[in-house]
Amino acid sequence: MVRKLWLIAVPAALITASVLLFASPHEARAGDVVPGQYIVVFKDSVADVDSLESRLAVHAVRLASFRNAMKGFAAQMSASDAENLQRDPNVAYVAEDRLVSIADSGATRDEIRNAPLSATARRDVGTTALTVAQKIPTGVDRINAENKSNTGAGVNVAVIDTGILTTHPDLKDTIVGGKSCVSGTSSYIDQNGHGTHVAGTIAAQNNTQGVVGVAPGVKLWAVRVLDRWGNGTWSSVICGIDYVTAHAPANGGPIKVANLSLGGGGSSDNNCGKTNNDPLHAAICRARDAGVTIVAAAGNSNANASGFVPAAYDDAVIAVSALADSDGKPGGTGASTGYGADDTFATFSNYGSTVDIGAPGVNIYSTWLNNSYATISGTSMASPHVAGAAALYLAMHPSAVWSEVKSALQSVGESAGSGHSDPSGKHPEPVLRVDTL
Ligand SMILES: [Ca+2]
Ligand SMILES: [Ca+2]
Ligand SMILES: [Ca+2]
Repeated sequence: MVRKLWLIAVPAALITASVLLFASPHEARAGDVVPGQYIVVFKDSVADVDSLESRLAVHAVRLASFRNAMKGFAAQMSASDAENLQRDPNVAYVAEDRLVSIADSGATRDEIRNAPLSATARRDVGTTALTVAQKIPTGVDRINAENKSNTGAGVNVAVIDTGILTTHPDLKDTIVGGKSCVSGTSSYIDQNGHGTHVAGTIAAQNNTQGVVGVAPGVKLWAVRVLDRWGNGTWSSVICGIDYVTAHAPANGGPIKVANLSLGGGGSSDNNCGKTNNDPLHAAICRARDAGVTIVAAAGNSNANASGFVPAAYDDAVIAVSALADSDGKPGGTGASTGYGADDTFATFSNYGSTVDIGAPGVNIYSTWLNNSYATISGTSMASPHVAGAAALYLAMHPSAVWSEVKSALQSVGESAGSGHSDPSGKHPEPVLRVDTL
């Protein structure tokens, strides 16, 4: 039987995590602080950033340096050293580092490690040989992205995730660059499957094999911020955002869209983190201001997305909920899914006023490890449909800023009663349709 994954994508074994949450309250989970790990944010007025970092980090183990989405660094240090840095006149603030994951449903890091997405998804759904004739995935069909003359050609999209399998025959010709922000490796090759799946929904090639993505003409950047188990930290994500910002239009680069199918507990001050000293929010706002449209998964906890970042950053990202669709067609006439009736919002999907648009996120078929294909579920799978659609829009409107992209996608979206319904009453957001892009 097919198992669903959430954000994000969670093996069925993790559904018991809410019970374990009470049994073992001290196990780390997405949103939790990483003990002894800090993000030091300099004031924007600092001129010689390298020298300041060297001086301040003298007693620390440096993990990453940030130069584009913020000035600062991440490091391991004692709490007293962190307090001392906070008092330096060149430092804006010091924030504790926090965990993020592809799978935020209350699962602990050990649970994710013990039930890795790749193993579970492959066991449950099997794999198909590359020689199979190309199929249009139901999600691509549902939003009417198939057979469009606009393929997003010329637009560059960053997949900030577990990396991408750069040798996959349905993806290899799309990938133009990347970076690893995972400590201990410079490789951005996916070892999980999640990022490869996200990449395929955006840009799998329109050839004779496998699948086709929403925008098969775009170029992809593999920005690896999550490890083989799908775990990362705010500092690894900021490292990825920093890289994307360095390659953003304002800095002479080509990256105009970034997908973030990840997250963890948090909140938004709707002020780019200036009020609540949130370095992740600050970095994402800088990427936004550098010309990047950022799309984020709403999360898979059937909760208000206001408690889940980056989806909660209403001033900086397009947050995406998941639609359950079984037949690639509007109208609700398909079979029911394990997460709700055809053309209703997935029962795991987060919701709320920060959510901007819905997209298919149940039983999504896309590229996987070992040059194969897999079917998984989550708002992680919904978000790349919207990232691909943003690329389609930007191919036709190259000077549009992120808020214009968001408004355009919303205005051509499908309203309730016009192809889907919302018996839950929690999802007033339109559903993605790209017919006219
Ligand atoms: Ca293909
Ligand atoms: Ca349907
Ligand atoms: Ca929003």
